[in-house]
Amino acid sequence: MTDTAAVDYDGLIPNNVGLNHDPRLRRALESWHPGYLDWWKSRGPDGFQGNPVYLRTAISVEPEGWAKFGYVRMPDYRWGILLAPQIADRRIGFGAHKGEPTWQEVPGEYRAMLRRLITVQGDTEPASVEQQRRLGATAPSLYDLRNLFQVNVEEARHLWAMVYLLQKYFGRDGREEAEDLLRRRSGDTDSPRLLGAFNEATPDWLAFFMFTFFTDRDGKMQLHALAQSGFDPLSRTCRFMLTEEAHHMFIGQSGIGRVIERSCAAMRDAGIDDPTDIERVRALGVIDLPTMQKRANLHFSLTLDLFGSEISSNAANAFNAGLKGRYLEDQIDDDHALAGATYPVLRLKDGRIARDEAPALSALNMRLRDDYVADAQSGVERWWNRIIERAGYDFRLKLPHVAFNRRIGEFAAINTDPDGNLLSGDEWQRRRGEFLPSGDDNAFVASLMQPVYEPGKFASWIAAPRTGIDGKPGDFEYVQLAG
Ligand code: BYC
Repeated sequence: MTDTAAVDYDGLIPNNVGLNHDPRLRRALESWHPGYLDWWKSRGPDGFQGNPVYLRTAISVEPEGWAKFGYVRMPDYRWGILLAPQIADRRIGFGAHKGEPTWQEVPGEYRAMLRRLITVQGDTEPASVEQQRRLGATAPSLYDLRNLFQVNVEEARHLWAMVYLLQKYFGRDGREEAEDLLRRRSGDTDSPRLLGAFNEATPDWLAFFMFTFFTDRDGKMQLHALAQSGFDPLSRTCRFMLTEEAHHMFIGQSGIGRVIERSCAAMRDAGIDDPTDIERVRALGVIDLPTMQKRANLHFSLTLDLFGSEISSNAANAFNAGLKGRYLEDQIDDDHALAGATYPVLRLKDGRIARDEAPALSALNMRLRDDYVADAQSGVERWWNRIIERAGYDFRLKLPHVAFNRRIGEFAAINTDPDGNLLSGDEWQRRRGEFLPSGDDNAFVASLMQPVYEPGKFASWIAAPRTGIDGKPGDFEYVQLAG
């Protein structure tokens, strides 16, 4: 632990970065703050801004007791700037500068690259809040409503984390980037968010749970890769963000798990043996497993695009520079330089999908994506398929092939089915509704989205969670609607 581990809670902006001793930075952040609050009120959760919500707030960066729970009105949430404790004598772990002391200031030669990485990361955080802003109106329970808002305030805190780096280390350009982070809008045609998946709609709660399962998991992988950074402030920021991120993925995996559990229980009660008998299942007011599969196909493929192209000189440069490492770089047993090393990459060759050995440096996006797919796969088995199996149904959810429904990289130019079989453009158009949610599927899910705001009650299509947040009982009033 260093002296910066103590969090100063007295000022406008809680922090453990010594804001009190840095008047220039404090002024910059304080002048960004009103625009931020305007953004939160106009682009953050629609409604509920005046209601006390039982939220977790980060108050320390020590692994034990880093958060406290209590009722907060969202605009009063203490969005703070918190860095994980500095590690004494930390060295750059990979690339051309391996073994050198980590940078405490921005290395001039890598300024533009670093600013870009931080800006892209920062852009995703408010984007997700914007995407989810209308979900409060149809929450399946107060428990879920609170979880949505928890995710929202923490993603917004992650925006603060990136804005801190931009304002502290990048002077005027950093201030301009920080303004632009509040200016761009998810889904806006003139000023969209930077990455594709963050301009998609999150129209209902099934989409929210899929997003937190699949897309927040990209967040986990990217934050891990940035946590390896030789730019120490970025590493420390990302390490602390990862502490919060785990709960977001829990909300996704347990949320989908609860939907599956409810569907299976309803099918059992009704004596339905065939889970693909969609009409009968839907008549029970629960979501059928084939629709869950199509939603998983959609969110998984959108998220794969967030890893960039399989072969990327940007990724190679960021690694060489020591700015962005591999997932768990410090636990990999190799030279951490990768000169001359190769990595297997799926590519499009003569119109077929084939494995190719590519220079490992150019294939770093692919490697991170592979780690992501393995992580997501184990979540699907452990959290979802086990529930279906226990219920005795012969149906398994599975991740589609990585070439399916892609807009970035090798496979953007082709169409495949979820098993990776090539399809002509006509066939894709004809069969699209078999693989991806159709208008009817979405209309059915939308028809279930009726709010349930009574403490301890849940919508027809989702099971109650096993345990409450912070050990609270089942009928706890996670959001006080009376104000
Ligand atoms: N959409 O060399 P390429 C999270 C651009 S999620 C649009 O293939 P590169 C969260 C790319 O910018 C994690 N454009 O890829 C989750 C480049 O443009 P420029 C967010 C795209 O650069 C849930 C060009 O195409 N963090 O935290 O190696 C809730 C060629 O790029 C896309 C990060 O992503 C796309 N999908 O890798 C809340 C980490 N993909 O520069 C939060 C920081 C690529 O030529 N970002 N392009 O104009 C990065 O590491 C990299 O920028 C990327 C792309 C992995 C995104």
